[in-house]
Amino acid sequence: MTEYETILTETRGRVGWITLNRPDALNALNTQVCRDVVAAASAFDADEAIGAIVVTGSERAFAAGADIKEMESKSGLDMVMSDHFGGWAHFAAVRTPVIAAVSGYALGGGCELAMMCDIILAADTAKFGQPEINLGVIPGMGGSQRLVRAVGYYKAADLILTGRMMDAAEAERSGLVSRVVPAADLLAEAQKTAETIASKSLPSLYAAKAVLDAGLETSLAEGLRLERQVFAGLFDTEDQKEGMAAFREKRAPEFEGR
Ligand code: CO8
Repeated sequence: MTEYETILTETRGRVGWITLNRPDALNALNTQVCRDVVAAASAFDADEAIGAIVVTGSERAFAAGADIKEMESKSGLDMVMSDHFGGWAHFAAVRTPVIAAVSGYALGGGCELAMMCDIILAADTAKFGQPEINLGVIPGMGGSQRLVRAVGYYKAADLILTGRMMDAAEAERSGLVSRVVPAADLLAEAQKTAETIASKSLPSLYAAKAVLDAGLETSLAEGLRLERQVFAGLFDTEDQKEGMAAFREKRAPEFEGR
């Protein structure tokens, strides 16, 4: 397995794990973290033996945001020319379902990284926020767009304009978090959820994620048309025949990813 500078990676069964590993900076996201996470996620995504990816941090912090010390002295032109953070789009584009397992701080870019994932599992210690306004800037990795879609305008505006944090219970109530679990159970619950996902047919997982994502950016009529097309396309897979035969024969399906 490739060695990375700022993350740890591991495979557990059909699940690929990415653990952010900059403990001295509360996993602040610098350009190297972006490079490492994108490379690791792309490698897992290209591997048919992997059916789900988990991204996590430490107990204290999922990630406390973009690396302020790295950004501080940059000019607007530097940001544009280096496409600072543009690389994260590659992470958001992986086809494999991704679970964010969040404990502690998920602030700024950390909250935005969690929102690039498909499922957000939160420890009861998790704290979410977009505090960029306290630094004289605004969210820059999707917070002003994905947070509104997740929690609605008024909750998103409350968080982005005040810079306050919300705890796991409020995040779950608001629809940002899929589920809250006791902190001690977070990683086991993430693995269990990822295993459940990874046991499904890979083509149908890719299809479900693609259609879910597309629905966030299109009209209902267009989204329904796409869903019907993709649904029909899955009837050309062996896994659809296997899944439906297994139902009829009252047994568990054995998907081959074909
Ligand atoms: N960047 C760099 N270093 C950080 C960051 C960060 N975001 N967060 C924490 N650290 C460092 C601290 O500087 C400290 O280092 P040192 O020991 O060398 O001083 C270490 O991590 C531990 O942090 P604290 O001592 O501050 O720990 P506390 O428990 O007292 O506080 C907090 C924890 C509340 C999380 C606090 O660290 C904090 O407020 N962090 C900053 C949170 C923040 O503002 N995040 C938003 C950053 S901006 C952003 O994410 C924009 C994203 C989009 C950019 C796109 C550009 C195109």
